[in-house]
Amino acid sequence: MLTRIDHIGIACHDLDRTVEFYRATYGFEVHHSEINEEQGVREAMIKVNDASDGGATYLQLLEPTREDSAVGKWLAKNGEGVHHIAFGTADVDADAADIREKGVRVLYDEPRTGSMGSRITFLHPKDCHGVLTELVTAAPPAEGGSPEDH
Ligand code: CMX
Ligand code: CO
Repeated sequence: MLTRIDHIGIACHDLDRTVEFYRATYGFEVHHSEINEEQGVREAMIKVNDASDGGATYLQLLEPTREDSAVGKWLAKNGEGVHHIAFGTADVDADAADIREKGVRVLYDEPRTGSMGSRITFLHPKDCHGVLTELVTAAPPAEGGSPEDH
């Protein structure tokens, strides 16, 4: 079951300048940053709020690490802006299987690794009224720690 908006993915040319915009304009700080080579992105997660299912809602700022990546291609065509939305679920495998049965293309056979050790998959935007849609299951909390401690 999809229980929250996990994040909104925003494509940008310059991650540091975009992070600074969110800090200076809204007071948001970076919660986590990483490079995901498989996805071809350098990213910063900005936490907006905690959610009732124990997760949280973020903005995911994305700078491409190579021109032929999903974000690199999208930026070249569209310029900066909202690239995708991501719904949070406790069971990405089950939700992806249910959605695939409804005839929506799920892009990966098995979920891949996303931000902060999460498991992610994507639904094709052409099957979702033009919206690239991600499904996310957060990594389990570290032993003895909160979900943030990883
Ligand atoms: N939102 C809406 N439509 C999109 C889109 C997006 N983000 N990206 C591509 N499209 C549309 C294009 O406009 C194009 O439409 P037209 O045929 O009408 O022109 C069509 O989809 C095909 O686009 P393309 O530029 O030829 O790109 P590809 O088919 O090679 O790739 C997609 C599209 C969705 C399969 C690819 O972007 C993908 O695999 N995305 C999932 C992975 C990803 O986005 N990773 C980065 C984020 C990582 C993270 O969130 O952690
Ligand atoms: Co994302």
